[in-house]
Amino acid sequence: MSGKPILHYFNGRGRMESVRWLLAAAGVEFEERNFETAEQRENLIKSGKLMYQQVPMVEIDGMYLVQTRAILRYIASKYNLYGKDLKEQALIDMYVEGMRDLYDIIMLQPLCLPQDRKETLRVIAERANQRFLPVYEKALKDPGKNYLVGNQLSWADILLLEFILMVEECKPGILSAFPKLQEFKARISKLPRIQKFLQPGSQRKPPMDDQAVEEATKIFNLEKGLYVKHKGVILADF
Ligand code: P9H
Repeated sequence: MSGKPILHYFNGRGRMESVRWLLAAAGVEFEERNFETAEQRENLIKSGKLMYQQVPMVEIDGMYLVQTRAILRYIASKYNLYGKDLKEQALIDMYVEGMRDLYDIIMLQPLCLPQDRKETLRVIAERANQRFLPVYEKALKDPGKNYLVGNQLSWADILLLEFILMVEECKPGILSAFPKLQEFKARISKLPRIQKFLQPGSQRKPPMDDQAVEEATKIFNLEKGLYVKHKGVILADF
């Protein structure tokens, strides 16, 4: 198992998109093996390479890595995107885990019932505005502060750009109240590897449309609206 990392998932964002962003930002070329049928997923499960019979799975350095956060941490550590010491690492984790709380709702939003979509978008925008974006705006307020943590790029910065673009898809213009985040978005988007990943034709996936939802529903045998909800908003899936 030498050579490029191999990403096993379906041809959509879902839980693999952040992995694609991190590898692209680290300048690591990767191969994708995407299921098109439930049978293909069953075959990979039967191969015994999936610790929990779930994907995302990344074949890298002789391992079959699963669990999205474990995959992201391994790549961030390997490519020196995890701060210079334990304190920076802890700060990076706090920023990343905060983002994931809202990210998971945005990621699942296309899978919710049509009648819940509008309310879910409203809550996503509200939480982004009130709880999450102010944290990152504050972290970047000091003049010359180019990165969330320390003075070097970390995976918190890469995931923040992904997060900002996803929140803007849910609520265009939401960044108007966050000048530092607007600068950050422009600055990080110009980094050569990220600029290349943002180009059409890259391995970055588009937002899930109904056709992608249909495909995921078929591949993962998902039941529409099978989610724990609070006030009409998806909290988690199982
Ligand atoms: N903790 C598909 C499209 C959009 C968003 C999510 C799922 C969880 C991790 C089969 N994997 C719906 O649930 C499909 C996980 C991994 C783990 C899976 C099963 C998901 C989706 C596919 N489900 O962070 O990696 O839930 O393999 O038997 O559970 S992703």
